[in-house]
Amino acid sequence: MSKPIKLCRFLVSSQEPHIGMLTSEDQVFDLSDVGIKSLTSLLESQDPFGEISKFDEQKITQFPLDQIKLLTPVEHQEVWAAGVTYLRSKVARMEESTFSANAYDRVYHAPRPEIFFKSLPEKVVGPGEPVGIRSDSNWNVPEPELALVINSKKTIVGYTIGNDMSSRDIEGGNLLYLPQAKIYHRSCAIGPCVVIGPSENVARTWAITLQIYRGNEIIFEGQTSVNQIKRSFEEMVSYLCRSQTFPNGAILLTGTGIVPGDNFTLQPHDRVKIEINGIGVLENNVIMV
Ligand code: DO4
Ligand code: MG
Repeated sequence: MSKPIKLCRFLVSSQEPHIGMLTSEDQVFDLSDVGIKSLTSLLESQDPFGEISKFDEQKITQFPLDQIKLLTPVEHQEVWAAGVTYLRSKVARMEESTFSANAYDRVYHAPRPEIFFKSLPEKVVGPGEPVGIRSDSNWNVPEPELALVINSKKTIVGYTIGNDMSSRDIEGGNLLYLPQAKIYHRSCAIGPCVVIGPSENVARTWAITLQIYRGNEIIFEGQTSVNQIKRSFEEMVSYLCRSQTFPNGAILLTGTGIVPGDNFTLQPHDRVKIEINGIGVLENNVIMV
């Protein structure tokens, strides 16, 4: 079993994204320096570990993390999301829903999972960029989620962190409003890197932590475990890929297990910090869109 590798996209001095490998010493190896021009090509490779290990680390340019800007690792992948995969999510949706509480209970137990389209790749927000709350909604929350990275062969090749920003009052008003509650400007953040190597069993040992800051104060904090996801990764991916093609691969968010209490809503200037211990931290400020 190879040691996990954390791949990222970043900007240094030019406007051209570089591909990098994060080290535990807060450095980034610049893989573009040795001819790797896209993350997608590495994720499509039969042997990404072999491709990376053939380089002599001594000869690759390195940058300290504080001298680069990390970008979202999403290049050309559509982003999709599974929902109601944790018991906590099912209960929260049933409470917020005016007419359709039953639908959440049914989908939680049904063989076919809830899967919805979340974002075009070019609309995904990266680390440090603002996420949005809708100006026509009064009840907005982040959804911290493990994201599966899938290549064009429909194989899970890595993991990243996703924030499935959601308007609970819009979804709760009528389930047919789900696309408006979920898909709007700056509603999807993904980053900071793609981790390749860990198996599902290893990923299931990871914890997901959400902290929401207002000024310097933490106004909400919650934690769950990836192992609380009711469905296997393969099960969710197999439904996503039914009668479907992903020529550039895809990202699948796996649902949220952390839902703040019913009187909590995000405000502009809040800061959302999501950590998954096998991956890293995704942090974004909130703006009204
Ligand atoms: O059913 C609505 C969305 C559920 C969701 O996004 C989640 O459980 O994470
Ligand atoms: Mg979600």
